Amino acid sequence: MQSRTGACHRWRRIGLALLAAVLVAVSNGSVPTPSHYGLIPPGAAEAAVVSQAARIAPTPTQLAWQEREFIAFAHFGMNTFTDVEWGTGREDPAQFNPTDFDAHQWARVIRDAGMRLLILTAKHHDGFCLWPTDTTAHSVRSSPWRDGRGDVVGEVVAACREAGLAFGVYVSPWDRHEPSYGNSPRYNAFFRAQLRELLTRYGEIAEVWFDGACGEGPDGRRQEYDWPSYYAVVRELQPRAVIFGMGPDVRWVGTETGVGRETEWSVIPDRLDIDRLAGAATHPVDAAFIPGDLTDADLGSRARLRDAASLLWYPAEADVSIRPGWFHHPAEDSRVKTPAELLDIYFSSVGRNAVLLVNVPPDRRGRIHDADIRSLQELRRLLDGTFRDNRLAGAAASAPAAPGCGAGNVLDTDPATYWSPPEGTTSDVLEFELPAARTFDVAMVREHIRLGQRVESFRFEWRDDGDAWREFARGTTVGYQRLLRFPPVTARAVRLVIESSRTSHALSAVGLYALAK
Ligand code: FUL
Repeated sequence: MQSRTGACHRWRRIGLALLAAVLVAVSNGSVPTPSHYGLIPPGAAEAAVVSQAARIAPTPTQLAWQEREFIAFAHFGMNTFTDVEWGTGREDPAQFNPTDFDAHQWARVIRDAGMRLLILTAKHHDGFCLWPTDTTAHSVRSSPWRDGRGDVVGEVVAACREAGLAFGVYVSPWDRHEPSYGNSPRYNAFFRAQLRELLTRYGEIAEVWFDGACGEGPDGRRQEYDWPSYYAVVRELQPRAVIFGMGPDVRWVGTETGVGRETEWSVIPDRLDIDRLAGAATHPVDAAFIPGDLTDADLGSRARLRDAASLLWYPAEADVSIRPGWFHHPAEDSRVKTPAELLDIYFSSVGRNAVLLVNVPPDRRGRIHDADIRSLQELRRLLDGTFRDNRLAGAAASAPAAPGCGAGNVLDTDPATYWSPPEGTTSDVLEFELPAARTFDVAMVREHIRLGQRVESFRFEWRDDGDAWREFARGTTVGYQRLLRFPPVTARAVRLVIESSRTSHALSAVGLYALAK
């Protein structure tokens, strides 16, 4: 529902109905496409392309994924016991034998850290399966753990459900054990069968993580992955899961440092093969998607859009391990990232329009080590202490360009309400009169991305009674969330200047905070 009074755009709750209605026309102008992608008519003027890009929006599944903000990886498997990062596939299943396995401990640690989803390495490149698969004997079924009757995936899923965490699977297409690997059709069928087991036996799966690593099979032939057929299994069995990495829903940010780009667009050009798009009846994006890593510094600026043929909502996930390696190695117990390092990573990912995926690898006992727990607990304390108290609470918000409208929507705690200036306005000022002078050194801005990502540059300014405005922070893109840190400022009045936007921006939240000590 939205209300609009004269020139005053005071948006309220926007249901998914509106999302569905925000459609973009395909090049022949007749068939509307879902709003999370679009085709650009050949010869379209730059302004038209920019305006179209501003209206590409996430699917409900992508939105739910983005709202999780901070999620966890658990690299656990054969490598935990052999003390390597990449197994060869020739390991003896007898080596997998955790001494004190406790998935409930993992789930509690992850939940208490404020992470909302746990992705488990159900199969890493060595091919050893953490669930009792019927596709190969190379699994927990052949290990002494729980007398061959154990199921790591099952226990982790149950613990996640109890802790209120969503669950996801990492399942490596590269398989250094499986003899059919390299015989492309046979291995593709084998891999789909593994997916089918994982996606039918364990209830709801929120994310399927596809790494692109690819090698040669035992006979030296290179495996050709049949990605669209893998996507089809996911869509059939888990329609609410996002497919990460080599899939079309969530993009790898491009580093394994947990750091996103200063300018991070979620609308990315040219990931679709237009010929395949036209021929696909269902899931056209899956059929047309061009898998591949995107590591350029600039993925979505106006310069990148200029000659684009297609647009896709394709947001970034930033992965990083809490330790130097992805798997637990006892020698790295003293090299766990500090809370301050994790906080920097948080600001550079969750604070830059990405979801942060932190790997917390359980050890040979099958438990998370105390060193990792201590860092995560302290990170949580810092985040809670920082974001508990919005220094803009109680401020009077106004937008001089459209007085009396809904500028205050950015201060309520309802993500469904937002402030948007009159249609077509690409710059704007929001002023905040604080009830008293307050001190802060962190700023937060969020766009209502259900409508798309629009802001290209903004700055914050402060002043004392009647003084000139002085800048204290600036940024480029916002997207789901932008966080900025700066030297402490004490002020009674603050303003947010949207310097440039692809079309009228829609801001859902603005906050000022003081970093917890
Ligand atoms: C990579 C893998 O090769 C690493 O071992 C790790 O699993 C990482 C998250 O993805 O590509």
